[in-house]
Amino acid sequence: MPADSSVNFSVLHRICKLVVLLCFLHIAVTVVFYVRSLDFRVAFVQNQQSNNITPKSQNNKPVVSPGLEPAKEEKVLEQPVKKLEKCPETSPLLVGPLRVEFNIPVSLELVKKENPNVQPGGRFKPKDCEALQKVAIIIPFRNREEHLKYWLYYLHPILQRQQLDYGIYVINQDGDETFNRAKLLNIGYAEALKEYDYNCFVFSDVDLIPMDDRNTYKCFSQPRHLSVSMDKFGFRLPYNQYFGGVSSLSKEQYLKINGFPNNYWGWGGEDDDIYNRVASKGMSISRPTGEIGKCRMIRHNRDKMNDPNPQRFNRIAHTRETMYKDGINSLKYQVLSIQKLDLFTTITVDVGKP
Ligand code: UDH
Ligand code: NGS
Repeated sequence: MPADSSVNFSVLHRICKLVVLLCFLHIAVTVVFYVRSLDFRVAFVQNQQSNNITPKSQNNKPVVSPGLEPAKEEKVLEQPVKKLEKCPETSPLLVGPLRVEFNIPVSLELVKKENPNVQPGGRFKPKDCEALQKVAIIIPFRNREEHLKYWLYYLHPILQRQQLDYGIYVINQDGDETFNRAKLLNIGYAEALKEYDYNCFVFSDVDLIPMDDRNTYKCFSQPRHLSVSMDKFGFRLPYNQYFGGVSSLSKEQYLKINGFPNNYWGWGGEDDDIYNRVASKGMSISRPTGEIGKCRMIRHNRDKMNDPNPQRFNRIAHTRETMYKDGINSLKYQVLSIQKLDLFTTITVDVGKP
């Protein structure tokens, strides 16, 4: 064999070897990539399954199994829901003395427009802090729509500035039997508690408007008389024991006196009976100053079927004996309807007759 053909053969042989080696390398690389892509696909399917079929507990919340938590949930666990701080003892939103007049036209639409944060049923609680008290405001009512408009117009803004968690309950006596203010107040207490865990109750006539928002519609360590300085009495108390108009009692204080009397039909004396109950339990009356406690009454004539009750003097002479059998523990009535309106809740009731 000539020498140059043997050289050619050797070169060809080397080239062939190189090509075969390259082929092996190519196959090896392909196999490695194929195996890795298989791993990835299995992991992807597993992950999809763990997201879609996350086991649910009885309360329908996902049960978190270690290693399978979706990224989103880890984030939620890292940032617990922020609890609101308690509102301050004195609201920073108060403005003090207010101008109150009853010759301006007022409609429920206007009141609604001016109080967009009031919730159905006349409920409100501050957004930025946790209110210190849950206050049910109870209004005894029959045929006083005009007065109620003014009450809502003035009180909703005041109560919001006072940073209260509150609800407005208008307890409407059905029919045209003799009016019974104190029984309506008892009904308001019982019905409001069915709706929310109130711990304070403000009982307000529909025609009384505070003239200073520092007169906070909340409860104190003693039963509170709020309408201490009424225009119709020359901005002073008519007598020291006077407890009519607007008052507040905590749930505990209210239960201590067995609520209010149910058997004062017609005008007068029921507020004196409540005063006697409070005094007989060793409690005193808390009051704002004459300046802060100023309020205006909407002038009106005596209502039909609310004439002075001739039995009132005899009844208030015996409060200490009667208060344990006549009160929240003996309250009987029938609810005829409950309407949750935009600015208040009306509960129409049959209170019976004398
Ligand atoms: N109330 C009604 N409808 C009635 C009677 C009383 O809604 O028919 C409510 C209302 O919330 C009122 C509260 O019960 O504010 C107190 O009743 P009241 O108005 O009889 O007591 P007030 O002291 O008036 O306001 C007494 C009669 C005043 C006659 C004055 C004549 N110039
Ligand atoms: C007293 C009444 C109270 C009444 C208060 C003020 O005499 O119920 O006057 O009345 N007590 C009795 O009659 C025993 S007012 O001037 O607001 O009509 O709240």
